Amino acid sequence: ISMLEIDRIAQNVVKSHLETCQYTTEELKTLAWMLYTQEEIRSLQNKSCETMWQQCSLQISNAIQYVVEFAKRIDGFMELCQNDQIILLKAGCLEVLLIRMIRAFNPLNNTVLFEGKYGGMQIFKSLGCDDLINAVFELGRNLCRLQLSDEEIALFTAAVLLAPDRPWLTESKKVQKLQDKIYIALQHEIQKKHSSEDKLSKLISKLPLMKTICNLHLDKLEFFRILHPETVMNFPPLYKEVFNSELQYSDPRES
Ligand code: 4D8
Repeated sequence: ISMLEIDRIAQNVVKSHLETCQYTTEELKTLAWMLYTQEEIRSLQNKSCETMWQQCSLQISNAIQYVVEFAKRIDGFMELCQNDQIILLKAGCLEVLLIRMIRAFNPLNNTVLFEGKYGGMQIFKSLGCDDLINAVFELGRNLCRLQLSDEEIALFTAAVLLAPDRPWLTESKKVQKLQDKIYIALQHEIQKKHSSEDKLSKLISKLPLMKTICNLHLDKLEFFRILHPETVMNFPPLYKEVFNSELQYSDPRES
């Protein structure tokens, strides 16, 4: 495998990320000043659990559409069989969102961008998922400490998406080959920036916390579905498709 090929892969993945990441770095810099007021925070906190879940599922579903577009633009992804494309997207898209979150996360005041303004974890209080939200913000703080560039975010999210160990993959060898090249490109990118030698291992060490968060989210959804089945029925179709507990072969790329 040549350095030329690794460079070509890096360029394709970074371009795909920049085209599908929702906000430019400049936009996020301007938005960083937009904080929820005390009053707005109180009104978010006073929303019913159902309303807040609905709002979050809408935001997540909107963000997932961009992740689907990101995946489609990665060289090699569309050459995988349709079955595997769906498995990879369903299994990896929340992890990708959690990594993408650091672009919209301000570690100085522990706030995240939500519906156009920055707010702390208290804005999610009415979800009734304090443990989940705590873990998400902890991950945000941890990942921000690594000061990832957009190039590193692009390659890391691509590697997370192209994980060959997802259950039920039919061509995991093909996925493995793609992921290997992306990790080489990521390691190369990290060296270019003269950043700490073990940045890649630090990144990889965050994967278990990300998996925990994904499982916690699924548990919360299942519990919420028991309490409010009619609310879940009205969640955005893409959100339902991606996080449906039954393994049914619907296609998130079509929603
Ligand atoms: O670019 O789309 O504007 C998180 C949601 C990010 C969940 C979104 C969220 C993002 C997960 C709202 C609730 C990550 C950006 C904004 C909305 C990803 C948590 C925070 C996107 C990056 C930051 C900024 C709660 C956007 C995990 C999930 C819990 C439930 C009970 C549904």
